[in-house]
Amino acid sequence: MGNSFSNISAFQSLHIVMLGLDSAGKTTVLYRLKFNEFVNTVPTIGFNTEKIKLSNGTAKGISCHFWDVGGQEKLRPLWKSYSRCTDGIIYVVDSVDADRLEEARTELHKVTKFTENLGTPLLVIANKQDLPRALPVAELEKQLALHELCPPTSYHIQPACAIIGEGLHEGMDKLYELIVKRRKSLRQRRRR
Ligand code: G3D
Ligand code: MG
Repeated sequence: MGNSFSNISAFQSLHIVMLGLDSAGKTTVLYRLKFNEFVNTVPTIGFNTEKIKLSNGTAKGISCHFWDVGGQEKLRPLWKSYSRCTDGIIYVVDSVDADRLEEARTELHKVTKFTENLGTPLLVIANKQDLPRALPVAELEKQLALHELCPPTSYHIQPACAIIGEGLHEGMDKLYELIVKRRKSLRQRRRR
């Protein structure tokens, strides 16, 4: 690839962890990216993992190893070990579930504060935007207090509908961009 994203070779695999409260749509996102079609899900007990070669946008051809970790309260202690030293974190939010936004915010801020995750690029997927009562991204960004995330976390919030796949490739492109930027700045810091 001869563009500005050429630092990550097509042979490398990015390690991405997908987190979020139960029923936010994580597993639907995973299988939508993998098979490019809707797959009916059952609640995840433990985790799902898939190697996926991205097929669209600027990140086309990049291989990603995704870990989709169950979001039920009893499974959340696992998040720490699954998110350790990943290239990127995807946090899926149900844009309609206003009652659990505070819980989603608390869990997200907890994850970005783990020492091993400091500075790991974050993609927040504002999922279920097809539903009539979905909150707009600006409101979700505010309620999740994304601007207060542990610096230097770089993030992007992406409106999406995992059922039809809308917004997912745009979101992955942004996450990929943030990962490349971070790698560049870490490399420059090491050279100094
Ligand atoms: P999880 O892995 O985060 O726990 P799932 O969530 O992927 O299992 O999805 C939970 C439910 O949300 C599923 O419905 C799924 O079809 C639905 N869902 C996922 N993404 C979207 C979306 O973008 N829009 C809408 N309307 N629904 C979505 P069920 O009925 O199986 O519980
Ligand atoms: Mg699941």
